[in-house]
Amino acid sequence: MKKILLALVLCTAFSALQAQERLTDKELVNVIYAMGQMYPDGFTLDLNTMRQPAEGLMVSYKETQNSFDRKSLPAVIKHARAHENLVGGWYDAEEDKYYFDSTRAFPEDSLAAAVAFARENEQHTVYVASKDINIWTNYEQKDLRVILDCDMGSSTDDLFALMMLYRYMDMKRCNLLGVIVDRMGKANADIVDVLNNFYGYPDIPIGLETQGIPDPHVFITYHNLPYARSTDGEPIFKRSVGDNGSHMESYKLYRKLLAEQPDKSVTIASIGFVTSLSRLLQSGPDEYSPLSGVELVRRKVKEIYAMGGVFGDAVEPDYNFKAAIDFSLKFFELWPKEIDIVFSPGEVGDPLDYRPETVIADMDWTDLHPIKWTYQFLNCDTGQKMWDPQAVINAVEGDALYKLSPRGWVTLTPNGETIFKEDPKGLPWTSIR
Ligand SMILES: [Ca+2]
Repeated sequence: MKKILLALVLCTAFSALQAQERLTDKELVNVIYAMGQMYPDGFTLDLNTMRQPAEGLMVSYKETQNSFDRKSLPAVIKHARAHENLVGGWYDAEEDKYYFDSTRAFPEDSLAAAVAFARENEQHTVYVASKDINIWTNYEQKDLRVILDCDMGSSTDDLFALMMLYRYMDMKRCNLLGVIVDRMGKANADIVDVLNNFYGYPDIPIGLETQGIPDPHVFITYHNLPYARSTDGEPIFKRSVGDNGSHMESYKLYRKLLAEQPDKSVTIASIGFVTSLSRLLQSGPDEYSPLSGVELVRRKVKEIYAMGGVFGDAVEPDYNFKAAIDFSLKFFELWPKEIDIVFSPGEVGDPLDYRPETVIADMDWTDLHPIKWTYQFLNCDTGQKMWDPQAVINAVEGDALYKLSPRGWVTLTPNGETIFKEDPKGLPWTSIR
């Protein structure tokens, strides 16, 4: 009986809409209450169109947060009419209570604004309409200072790792000090420039390796992404550094950024070759710091999370370390032993197969997106897995999210194999919980 009544109420609402009539507030109360019953997991209703918006980041206003029943709905509607004409609701089965709110919508690429508004309005969630998911907002915000060191321009997991860092920045869970591109070629640094601009952080400095490995294998050739043009010849993506501009030498940027930070405050997430890290460690005093590279790292770096290593039963070379073996051996030799390296070996990311068709579907909320562009125009089905984001997530979220191995020492062989030996005084490596 209830279902039929509900259908009737909604039916009346939609025929009123088709006749261009505005529902009375009393009719609206019936509709919204009925929707609360029909969509107990949550709904958002646009009072202008009488439809649920297909996209948007939805946050409730604090003023209407104690609206639990039919009687409270007129005040919610009044507030919504005066603001964005959006009403949201859900049913809390445990408490047997409805929650109705006047809601504000943000564009789906405005997570920072949505999260800030949610926290101001004491809301614990942001609802993502296109994905039908909630993002928690009552986490601890912190000043975690991160430098990302990536080999942008080959596998696409570097793109996702960087994207995650912007999102963590939006949520004020970290501060991305700079991005090091350890793979040579200006185009690879220009890709980071595109992403910086796309995600609203055009001033994050970029360092580019100029004396790394000459011609490493490229799995997916998305280096043309920064220069993509529309049919009328206009650049598609915004950049801060133009075609004739240049990026800072990467080990120099490392030295500059580290020198500017408080002692023991910097977390490095290394998801590519250790070319630039190795050159940093071999560097001497300069205009940024009187310290040697090793001393600068010892003074300023708190820890490093590194995507790399193969620690299973089979002894086989690690791709990142082997591809730049001379740099890698130097890195292992010079890295200060008292600063933790948390390895995120291939085994951790191996099960994370983010299929190209799923990536494109997940980005259906926008036509123009650098990662979507890459997946639309290039073959990204190369067997790559989401290895790199693991090291970044571990760096920002902390070790509690993962299961760490006992501490030990890792030795790198000239063939690129990583040999782990347990020792309570050594370094940990990550395995997934
Ligand atoms: Ca990488």
